[in-house]
Amino acid sequence: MKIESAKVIVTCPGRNFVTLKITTDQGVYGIGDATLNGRELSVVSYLEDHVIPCLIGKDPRRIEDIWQYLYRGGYWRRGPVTMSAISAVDTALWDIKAKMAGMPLYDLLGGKSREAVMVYGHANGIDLSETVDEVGRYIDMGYRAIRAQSGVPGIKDAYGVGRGKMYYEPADAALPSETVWDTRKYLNFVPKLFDKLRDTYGFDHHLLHDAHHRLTPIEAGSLGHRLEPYQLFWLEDATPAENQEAFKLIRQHTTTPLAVGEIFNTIWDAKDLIQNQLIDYIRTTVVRAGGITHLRRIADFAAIWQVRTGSHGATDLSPVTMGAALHFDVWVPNFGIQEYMRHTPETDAVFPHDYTFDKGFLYPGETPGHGVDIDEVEAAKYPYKPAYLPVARLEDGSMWNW
Ligand code: KDG
Ligand code: MG
Repeated sequence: MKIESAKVIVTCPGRNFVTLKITTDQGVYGIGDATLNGRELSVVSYLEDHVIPCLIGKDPRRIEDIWQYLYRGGYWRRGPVTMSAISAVDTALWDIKAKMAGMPLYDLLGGKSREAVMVYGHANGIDLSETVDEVGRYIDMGYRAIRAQSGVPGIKDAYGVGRGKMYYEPADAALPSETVWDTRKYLNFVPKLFDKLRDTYGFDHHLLHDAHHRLTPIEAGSLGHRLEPYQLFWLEDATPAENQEAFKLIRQHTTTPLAVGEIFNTIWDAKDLIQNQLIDYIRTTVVRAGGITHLRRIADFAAIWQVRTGSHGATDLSPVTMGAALHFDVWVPNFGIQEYMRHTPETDAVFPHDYTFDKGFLYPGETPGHGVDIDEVEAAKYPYKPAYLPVARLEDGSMWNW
């Protein structure tokens, strides 16, 4: 059996997605997500110019060998462009293998460890009262876990405040828009938000919050401590994690559970955080951290240290990643939670899929493979449009972490 062809499909049904489709000489095909928000075309080139020529003629059943070939064989290891490309190949090959076996992907991984995947949705508002109402709306929709992000008095474009009601979509302009950040105003506000949320809705639902890399370790420790009465499910990306040791300081000051890892590419980004038990949830995803093959390795390592999974699932991860993630989630023994930001109807039409939402849980379907396809005729209706993530500056003009 051989890989006969592979092609990259770029489409923009409201936002950009990059998809790899690998076809075998027996007519079976698989697809993988390669979307890297704001840097999409770099992965297109990496795949078209440097990966696809090496794939043609290879045996698609040898997933591990192909993974090692692309990772070790590339010499230049790791990084988001390389690893998003490897992820797309890996996801497409697992899709092919599961289709050939006539099994949903989770069966190939070892079968279901649970019946359903608990997801968290995004409640966003321009101010405290709108955010409180939004959380109520998510409770009414059946969610058991809700992330709350709010506009902060005095900060015009706080992270997480959406343009519309459907979801928070961060890539907002053809060149990066500039936002102004003020940590003091944010730190004064966030405990008030969670105080109001618990006061209004009680303690039956899981609440989450994303600090989006904005704080220093000592600020993060202080915020975590002040949020303890509100029993968050997690505080996410409290401080940038290039320096994994920085989390020691946060841990010394708070028992609020910590989550990190949506921008991580390999186990090496998370190794110290996990083995020193500095985090509670690892947020690596199928598309960013080397596909099913590598994500499984990270999860198994994390299990030793009682760290659970909480994969990234924003709208810039295509339904292909969401479908593959759900098969992974329903299998992985140390599952924690899955992020779920709903896609638009246009996106869902480009990527027909069989996963379903019910009462706060997502369910992968039973179709052989990962259960997500691409409609190339629909995809062709939406040509690529440049779109960047915003950048953040402090009030004095210094660059900050967006
Ligand atoms: O592309 C960047 C987004 O995926 C990210 O900003 C969303 O932080 C995010 C989250 O937790 O979903
Ligand atoms: Mg995040």
